[in-house]
Amino acid sequence: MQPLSDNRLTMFWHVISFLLTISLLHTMPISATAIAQESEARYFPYGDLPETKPDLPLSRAMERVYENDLGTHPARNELFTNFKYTPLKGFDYRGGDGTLSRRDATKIIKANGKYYVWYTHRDTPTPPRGSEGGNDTVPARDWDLAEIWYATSTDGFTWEEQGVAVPRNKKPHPGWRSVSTPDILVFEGKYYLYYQAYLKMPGLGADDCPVSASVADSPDGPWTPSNKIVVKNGPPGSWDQVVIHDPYPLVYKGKIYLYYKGEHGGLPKARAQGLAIGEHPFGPFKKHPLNPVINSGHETCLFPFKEGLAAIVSRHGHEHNTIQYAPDGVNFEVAAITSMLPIAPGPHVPDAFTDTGDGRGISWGLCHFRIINKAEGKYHSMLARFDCDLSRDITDLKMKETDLFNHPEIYFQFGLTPQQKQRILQSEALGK
Ligand code: AAL
Repeated sequence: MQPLSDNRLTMFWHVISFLLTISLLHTMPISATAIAQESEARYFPYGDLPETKPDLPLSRAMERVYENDLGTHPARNELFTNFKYTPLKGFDYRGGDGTLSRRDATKIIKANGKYYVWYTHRDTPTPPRGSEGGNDTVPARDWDLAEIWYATSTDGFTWEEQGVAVPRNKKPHPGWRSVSTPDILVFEGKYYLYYQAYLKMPGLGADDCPVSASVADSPDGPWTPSNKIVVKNGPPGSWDQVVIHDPYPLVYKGKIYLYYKGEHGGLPKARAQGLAIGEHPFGPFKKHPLNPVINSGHETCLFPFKEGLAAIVSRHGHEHNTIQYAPDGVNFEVAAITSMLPIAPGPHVPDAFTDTGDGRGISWGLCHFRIINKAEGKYHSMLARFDCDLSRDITDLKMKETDLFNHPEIYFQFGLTPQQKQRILQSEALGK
């Protein structure tokens, strides 16, 4: 092969360097753009969760974060909270012998410069003895042979018991056997107590009782019973045919929105919350056609929030341990998942009856602890205080922590039953 002349060699190197330059010009900017595009396309941004939804394809989990407009981070979600508990001063429980019980507090209202609360008060010769052991003087359940009592406080921690508000009614009126689980309504200058009015011993079959109500001109009474059933059980075959519990009235959209707990039945029992709407405190109340409006929960607890209503949905059901929100008071969605929710919460709801259309939320209330001393046959309940931040008017980041740790004893309390342990050991022995 002939060696290349100088000219031809120079030409050759020009061509090579031209081709190299072209290819570099093409490849460098393209790959830089591609990297930039890839990183934008593939990575959810680092740092605080953006408040507006990033313009990216998102997983279902991240989509959900942007589906309610309550804040992307729990710390900014006004309907996320922890609950903190404080024992109350001022209530005696007869050494916890089971003959004295207080439970199922109402909403707390402020009147005459004081807080007022009403609750189930049982003072009986013995602790509850079940439906087999119950009779005219021996209670079957913790809320049997009970009356509605009330207490006042100036700070919400120390309470002064004032005595009976609604005693048991005269036979055959609703509530002759027991009156329990009250809640309060203030409407057109009068006070109304709603309660479970037993016409038979609770625990005989289902815990069947209609809702009745009493009225007073002052929170200190005297209370006059309506002597009527204000919210009836549903017709045979309906989800609330047996149980209408925990009546809970609010004033919303110019009407009385009374929420309550019903039971679908089945085992274990499925519970849910219904709504009955009325224009007059003693009714008639019309049940909402979409009932049940909350698919979970036990004792009923709601409060005005923004233009709608929010609910504390405690134990029972798919959506237990949640706080829910419905902009129309009917179509509830989960707004937050939380833990250690108060049992039977009766919150202080300053705007429960003012129907402002701009609900401010809640930050404290009373609840109860139950099944105390059951093993010793001294079953009773006690009231306690809970605090939280479900309020638009406070910001308490200590209430917004999500990594809570409990003492091991709390976990061991939920230990295996002897039958479960036997099942596990048996299958181990069989080598399964
Ligand atoms: C509570 C409430 C009602 C039930 C009983 C007393 O938790 O749901 O009040 O009847 O238990």
